[in-house]
Amino acid sequence: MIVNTELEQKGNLFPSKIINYKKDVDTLHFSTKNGVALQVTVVRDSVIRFRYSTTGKFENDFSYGVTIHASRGYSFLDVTEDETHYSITTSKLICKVEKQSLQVRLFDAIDNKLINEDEIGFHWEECYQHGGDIVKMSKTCQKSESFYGLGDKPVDVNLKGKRFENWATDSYAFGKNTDPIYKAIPFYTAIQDNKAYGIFFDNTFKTSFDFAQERRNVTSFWAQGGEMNYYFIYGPQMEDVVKNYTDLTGKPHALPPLWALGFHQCKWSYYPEANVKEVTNTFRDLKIPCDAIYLDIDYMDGFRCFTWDKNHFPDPKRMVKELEDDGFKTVVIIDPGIKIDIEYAVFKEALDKDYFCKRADGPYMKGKVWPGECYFPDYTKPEVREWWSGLFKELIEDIGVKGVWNDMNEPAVMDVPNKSFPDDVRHDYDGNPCSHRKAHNVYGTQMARATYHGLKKYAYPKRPFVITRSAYSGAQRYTSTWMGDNIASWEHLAIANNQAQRMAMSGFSFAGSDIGGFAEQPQGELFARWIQLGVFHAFCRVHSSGDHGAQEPWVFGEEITNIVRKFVELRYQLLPYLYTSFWKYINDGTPILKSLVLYDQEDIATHYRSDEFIYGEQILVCPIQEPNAKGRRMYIPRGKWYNFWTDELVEGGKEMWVDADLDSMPMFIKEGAVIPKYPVQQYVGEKKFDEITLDVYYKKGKESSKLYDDAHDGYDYKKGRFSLRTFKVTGKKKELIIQQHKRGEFNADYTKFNMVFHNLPFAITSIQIDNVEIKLENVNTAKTQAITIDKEFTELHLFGK
Ligand code: MIG
Repeated sequence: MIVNTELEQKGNLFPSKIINYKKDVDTLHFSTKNGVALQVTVVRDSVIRFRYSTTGKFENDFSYGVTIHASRGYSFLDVTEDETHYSITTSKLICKVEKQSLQVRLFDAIDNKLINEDEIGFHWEECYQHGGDIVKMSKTCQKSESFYGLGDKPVDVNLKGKRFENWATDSYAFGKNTDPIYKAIPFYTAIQDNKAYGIFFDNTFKTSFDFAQERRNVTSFWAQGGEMNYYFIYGPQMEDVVKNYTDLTGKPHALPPLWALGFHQCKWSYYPEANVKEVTNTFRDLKIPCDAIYLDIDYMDGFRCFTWDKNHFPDPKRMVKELEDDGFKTVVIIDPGIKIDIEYAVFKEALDKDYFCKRADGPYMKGKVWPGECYFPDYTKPEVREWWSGLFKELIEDIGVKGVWNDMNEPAVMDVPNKSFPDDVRHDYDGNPCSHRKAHNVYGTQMARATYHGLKKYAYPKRPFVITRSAYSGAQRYTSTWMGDNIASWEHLAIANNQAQRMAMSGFSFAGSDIGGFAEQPQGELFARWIQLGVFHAFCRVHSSGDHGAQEPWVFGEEITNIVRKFVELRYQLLPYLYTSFWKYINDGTPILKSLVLYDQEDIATHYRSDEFIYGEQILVCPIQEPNAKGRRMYIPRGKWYNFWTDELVEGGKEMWVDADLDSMPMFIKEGAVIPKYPVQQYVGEKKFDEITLDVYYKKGKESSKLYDDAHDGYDYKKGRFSLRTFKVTGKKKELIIQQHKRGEFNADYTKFNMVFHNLPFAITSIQIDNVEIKLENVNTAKTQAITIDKEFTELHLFGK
């Protein structure tokens, strides 16, 4: 008779010794005596993938995270074997696999120094309840090691000493250290001894990361199912780690339309039409630039996606057109929950075609969201995504909506304890059927992906604009994102700052928070300080729940309105700089925001800085995050920087006090930079202008800057109709030379550059353009000297005394 019905607790299990090894082009296959298999794939010289199986058999190799466009190929690969190890050598890395234990160590191939090693390495626990394993990895953490990344975590920049979980969760009014929240981005970068490496744990189950929290000398990560499957990405520069991760999981498929980089105004909810118009008209009356207006869930008929409430919006097409004539692009929300209503065409069709998610035993996945009881499309099925894309035809092609906002796609469900689908819900997972445990973290991304393809098709030849709340690694290919339901508090202003930096170092630069806070209401001072930060985020939108009063820029009195205008104008002036940064991002994966550690990892003073960041590559910004401040202390990274407001030159590598009354914020320009500026416009494309400004910041020595441009929408830029200008500045004691190099076939409307020279240490005595001397009368000799010249110059040479 069996008396013991308890489950046998096997605890942690480990690989035993290697008994078999085979090399197959770029992949090495190892198997152990106890049946564990390890595949080591050399993706690039600096990227190695590790994949473990405890049964000797691998799952179908399918990933939503890794793009088919990722670069592959290495310049060198050699495998050797000695008594204790296999050694895999590329031009960047040496990977040693221990024969007795399957443990891995990674070394820099150039100086042979250890970068990272397994502590107990790969191990697992059998999972009786669901089958399969809980897969785990433990690595040694060095004393001086620090950690960064993981997407939207609302914590200080450095993650050391903390533990996190990735499980996309609707998190209304989350707070500092709330974990998890909306996104699941299982990627981090570590820096140790001035060498940075990254780990991308491409596993969509619930994953956890422990950065020396449980044990001071151990970093570990594990998942509730699936494979131990991770990419080791070597720098040694953090920026290269981030770029390689972004290459692997994908850059945005296209540049956003330039208007999407303008200022956006949103609220839950603007309706009826008259209310929308009142808001947009006020922007124009008060001359606060704005490019987009959002319609939240109340525009729909009973929250049915792809319908309109005709009482509040009797003629959406006319309204959208009128808004557009005034420079406003309309963005509407679309949620995943489809109302159970047999009269509703979208529901009916999805039901007929069997597109909704089902529970394990067959019933539909029923959940309550805004429309009431809903079913939910299975966006992990290609056919469903295609159907979903098609639903956008009328909204985009006919009505003229320019952007779509995907919310609630964690997926969120109301009135249930886990706020989402139960674990047993089934998903197609692109032909790899699975439960919600595996599909949960990618559900939102697959929705945004289907939305993106719809917009791309129906907006053609214009570019699509999509924004999502939930995301898994790789979502950046299709969409922008915001951080969900934050709060109007000073603490949340700091969180917004850290989240935007963290998203950028996690490959997702097109991100921003609800400016001013979603829940509760900001005081004018907080709103102004938040705008000052928000104009330096790639996605810049004011949004609020509307439960706590209005949050338009003019509701806080005239002083605040003027400050908001000043900073939004600055954003519009700097659009060519931001657009150039975006172009660098989609080409090289260069993050648009750089935390100081990413900017200068060699300077260990940067490793724990959270507030300061570099916007693009040459502008240093530090928001004021406290009330009643007249300035703040901040760290200025190494090098020389000009105070943006005073032109005063400061030497970095130290902390200092910087003045910043309410109408200002600490902002510095790297010496030698050439910063392009447009004239102020009320919306992108409002004006045709004849010249743009280039602010040139003198440097003794050399610095190079870029200016990218194209038609600001459409795809001609992919066929060569772009313009890329490189400005090389060389400053000498009494000379300044600017050489311009041009590439691409696009010719902008403007014909001239207004060159403004900051802090020339000499008085100009003569000027040559392409070796021809020009008259000095044209030079404005105020403190900043300026001259307007033809944009096609090759060399501008200032001489002084
Ligand atoms: O349950 O659509 O984060 O931006 O305004 C709330 C209404 C649903 C949550 C989003 C927020 C949006 C709100 N939504």
